[in-house]
Amino acid sequence: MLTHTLGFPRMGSRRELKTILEAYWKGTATLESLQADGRVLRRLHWQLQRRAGIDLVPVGDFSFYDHMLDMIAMVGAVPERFRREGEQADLDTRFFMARGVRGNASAPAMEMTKWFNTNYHYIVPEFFPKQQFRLSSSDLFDHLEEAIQAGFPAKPVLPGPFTFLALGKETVEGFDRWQHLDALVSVYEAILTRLATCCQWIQLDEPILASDLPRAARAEFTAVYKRLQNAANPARILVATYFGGLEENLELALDLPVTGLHVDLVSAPDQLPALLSQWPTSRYLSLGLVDGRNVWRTDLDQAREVAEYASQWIGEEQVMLGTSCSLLHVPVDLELEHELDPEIFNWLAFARQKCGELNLLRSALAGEPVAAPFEENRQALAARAGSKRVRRQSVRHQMEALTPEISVRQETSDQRRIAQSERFNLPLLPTTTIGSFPQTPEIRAVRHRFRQGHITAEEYQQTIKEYICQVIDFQEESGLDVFVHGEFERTDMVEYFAEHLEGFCFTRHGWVQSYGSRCVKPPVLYGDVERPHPISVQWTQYAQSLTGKPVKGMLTGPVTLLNWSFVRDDQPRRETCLQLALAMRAEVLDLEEAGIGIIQVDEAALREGLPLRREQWRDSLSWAVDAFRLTTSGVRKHTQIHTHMCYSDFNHIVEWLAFMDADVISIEASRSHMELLQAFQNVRYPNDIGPGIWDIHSPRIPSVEEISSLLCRALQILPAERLWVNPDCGLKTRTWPEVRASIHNMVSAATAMRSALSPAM
Ligand code: THG
Ligand code: ZN
Repeated sequence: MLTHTLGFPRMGSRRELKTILEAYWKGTATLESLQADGRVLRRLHWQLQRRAGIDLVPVGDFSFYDHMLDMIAMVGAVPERFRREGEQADLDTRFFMARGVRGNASAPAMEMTKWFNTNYHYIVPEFFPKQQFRLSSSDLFDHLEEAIQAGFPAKPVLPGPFTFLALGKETVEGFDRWQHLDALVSVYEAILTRLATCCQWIQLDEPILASDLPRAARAEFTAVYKRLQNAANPARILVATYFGGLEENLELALDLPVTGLHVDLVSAPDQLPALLSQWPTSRYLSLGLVDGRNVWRTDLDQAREVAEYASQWIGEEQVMLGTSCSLLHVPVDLELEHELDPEIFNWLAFARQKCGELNLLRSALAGEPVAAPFEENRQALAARAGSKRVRRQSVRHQMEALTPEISVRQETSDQRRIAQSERFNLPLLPTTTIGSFPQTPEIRAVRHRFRQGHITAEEYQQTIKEYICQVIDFQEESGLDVFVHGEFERTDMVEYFAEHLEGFCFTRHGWVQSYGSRCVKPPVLYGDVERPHPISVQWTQYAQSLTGKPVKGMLTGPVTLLNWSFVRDDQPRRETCLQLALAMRAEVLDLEEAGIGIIQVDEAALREGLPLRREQWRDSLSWAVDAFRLTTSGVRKHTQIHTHMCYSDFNHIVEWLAFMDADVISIEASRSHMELLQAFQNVRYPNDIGPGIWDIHSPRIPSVEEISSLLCRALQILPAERLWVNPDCGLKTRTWPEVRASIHNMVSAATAMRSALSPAM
């Protein structure tokens, strides 16, 4: 029975990849040294997996930026604006594709979006008519050669053609990217033929099979995989699905003319019986039993039972043991966490430990002696289940006392609008920002020194207050209407709030790639959540004391806290989310009590955490929106609730956004040139909207004309009385010169538009 992982984290246990990448981009490391360091990391990760007992190590999961970007390069789908001499899509070209070409506004970076419902971003392939595909990179073959030379049993992994096409976008209106399927498959055939001579298994990732498969794709699936398996012979193709069950694609998957199929039994355990009862003889089934997306130890008894059950049905030789999905989404090595609470440490497994779990399962199924490690696993799980740290009676009581009425604001949005406009007396087209201001190296250094104990709490607070003072002055000078305190005390917003809540703990090295060299360190939510004391009140109150303009209180919403953490798997996500909502509700009420009139509750991750299939959205959205309402419904009518969402794919959820009942919502819109506002008009969205008027993801400074023209477009769709003027997202990743110039232009554009709309004033 073979063990394998679907992919391993590429960043390195100490974020080595980040270090070398950023050195290369800065010009302090050469391309040769970058390549050499990449080789070292790959080898290290193969070695680590082999030593932990993995039979087949993945090759092709490593990337200097993103695996979809590498696939774009491999099939030669480089957009015109990045094409250079020669045909090879080299590393520098790829970095230009991912990051844009400095000083060349006509070559903006390719779009990035979330990889299914994870917090990882991939580069979106661009498709257009007359596009040519040809094999344009030898990286995968080189890496395979490397692995073989070093003696590792290697399994190349790459995104399958259907997932690759489905996740792309057309850059020409009216064009259908599925027209490229045939040409694309030809390149895949060439790739597979070349791989086939030096490996036994080739993994093609088709998570799109666990999602709503486009009709055009469905009809072609079997024929395409017949071509691919022919090209790959005698190597075996393993089609990997994950992040959900096969459901309506079960028959399709069973009929695929390939040797193996991988299924995710962590996210969709119920799909197994149907699969087994129809399993074709001599096909291999890879069981995704070890969670690739979360950090809890596997229940080995239960996993063994499932694997034994599958073996009885289809034969032991036909079963493979794997992680549910790539381990890209978890940190590398728990052993580095010396400072973690030992009790909680004992409940966890990171990528390396998960490899060890697969090995134990294999041993158990082979009849090798595993009594001691299985007993140890059993005890750890029992300790977690029985731990006093997991359950808090006070939280349980609050949860039981919840009623539907508590989540409803007392007044209608029209009543609130009147009360709020009397209180704030804001001009038409009020200007504001999303919350954060630039996080300079000095600010990071101050936080770091405080954490290390090099400066006292008083010194730290004094410094943060100085930054707040400066940013209030800046906003005053800029002529903004609604201020923020700048969030200088926060690293990552999720980490910040989690640090002040009971029920979370934190790792030192638990980094997970977000995009390129950027990482996040998700908190571990292990127990009932409670807020022992106010979190953001003193900073907001201080900022408010410095100005007559309203200062928005800035909070992260329950759904985002949930989606960007490693969440407990011992109760439904819905329940955990409501606990988070109760904690944040207390914070909202304390802000109101402290005199803060405008409170923004960000739900950046509301859309992206939804299940892969639309059919399952209703259920998730209903509790997600419920949690937001529970957080915000306790305030009085003259307190204004804002929310903010990143990304622009709102097409199917605008009704739900309306149901959230925030007085003001700010959204990303500049990159789609306000097109998404149409969706808000179509459902007669009742409250105020701040469509992002400048794209903060790019260092480019928008001109007054550009902002004015976007405002005009917005005004064609929405009444001026409902419109706010703000950037796309927080400004923490921008520099001060960019922010100064951009805000100046934004306020100028808004002021001019205001006069044009009401010349008498
Ligand atoms: N927090 C969390 N997840 C997120 C975001 C977030 N996912 C989506 C989006 N925002 C991702 N964006 C970023 C932007 C910047 C960084 C990470 C994700 C970043 N990280 C630092 C780095 O890698 O250097 C981490 C170190 C630090 O915080 O000092 O810059 O906002 N949870
Ligand atoms: Zn945002």
